[in-house]
Amino acid sequence: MKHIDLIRHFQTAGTVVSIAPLGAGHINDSFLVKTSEQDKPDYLLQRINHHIFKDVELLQNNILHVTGHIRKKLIEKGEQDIDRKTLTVIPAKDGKLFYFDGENYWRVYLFIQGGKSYDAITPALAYSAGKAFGEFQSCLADIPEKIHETIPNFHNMEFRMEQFREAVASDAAGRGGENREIIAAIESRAEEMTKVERTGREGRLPKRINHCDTKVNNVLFDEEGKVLCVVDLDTVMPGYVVSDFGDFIRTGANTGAEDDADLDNVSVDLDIYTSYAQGYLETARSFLLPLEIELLPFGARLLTYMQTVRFFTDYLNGDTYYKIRFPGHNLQRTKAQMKLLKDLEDKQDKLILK
Ligand code: ADP
Ligand code: GN1
Ligand code: MG
Repeated sequence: MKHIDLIRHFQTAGTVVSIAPLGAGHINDSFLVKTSEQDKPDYLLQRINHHIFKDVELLQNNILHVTGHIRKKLIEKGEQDIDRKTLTVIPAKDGKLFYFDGENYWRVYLFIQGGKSYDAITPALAYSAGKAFGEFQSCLADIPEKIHETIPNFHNMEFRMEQFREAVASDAAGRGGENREIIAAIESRAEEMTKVERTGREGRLPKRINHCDTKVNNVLFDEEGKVLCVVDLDTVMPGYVVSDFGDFIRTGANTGAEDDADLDNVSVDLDIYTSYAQGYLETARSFLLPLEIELLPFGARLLTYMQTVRFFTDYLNGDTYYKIRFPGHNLQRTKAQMKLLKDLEDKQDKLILK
């Protein structure tokens, strides 16, 4: 179905003048829908990847609850410009939170005007993003509705290891043989990298409502560098805070690209690391346990390791999960993430937080 025909199924206002692709996420497809009238909003149309988010109704309900709770708190605080400070779900004309066209699931948000996201940032932006993610967790701590796992075991490293080992054993695409070194490098770290799950089982680490995709490009900043809001709420679910801390460092504090072909570009930027941690702890310290704070630096390694494992597992499976731009893309991503992991390991002493 054409995008313009899809938009007609939603409770939007104004006359659509253009629909253009936006962003470069690995999972969903996004389109900016512009309207002609000055006093009518623009919209973000997204195709939901229902192979990955299998229960679209549950997914959209989670997002409605999360955005509704954030909105309520913004109103209580007397904030202005609320439509730019949280996502706003636009329902379909039948009242559902998505539209199914017979093949694909679609949703619409208000488009946040003037919102900019970055793949590379400055320490000042990292500090603001850290505060924003701390506030995000703090705000959702008392959400009354149950927030479900939209992808079961999403950031569970033991589960990711099971998937990895299955992929190695079945070697569906015949790519394991020439990558024995990577397999060994992953296995040699497996015991340490699964310690968060064990600590959680011992009752020493709580689960909180996490964003679970704190990539740097999921933060929208205004023209002056102030955070507007956190976007990409598909994976908001209970998790360990080390995950959210680590995924921002993995993406925001990398001097190279996530999939850099030149491994010399890839390393951890300690200024960004420190600034993000400072911002995050400013808003999160009051509710974190000492053990959670102690484990934050480990979180940076864990999420980089987890992403290495996930990209490589997908490569072994024949590229069935992440969108790729060329053959071997997932292998290139794996190598870039492994390089970042090694750099984080080398600089461990410099990552300790107080
Ligand atoms: P993906 O799952 O593909 O990463 P996102 O929901 O993160 O999709 O959207 C892709 C990009 O679009 C984001 O990085 C952000 O820059 C921009 N974006 C997302 N939602 C909005 C919105 N409501 N208004 C303006 N820009 C948005
Ligand atoms: C995916 O949708 P996007 O690009 O923000 C993925 C994350 C990965 C990330 C790697 C649902 O995020 O978990 O960390 O790619 N999202 C899902 O860049 O798997
Ligand atoms: Mg995103």
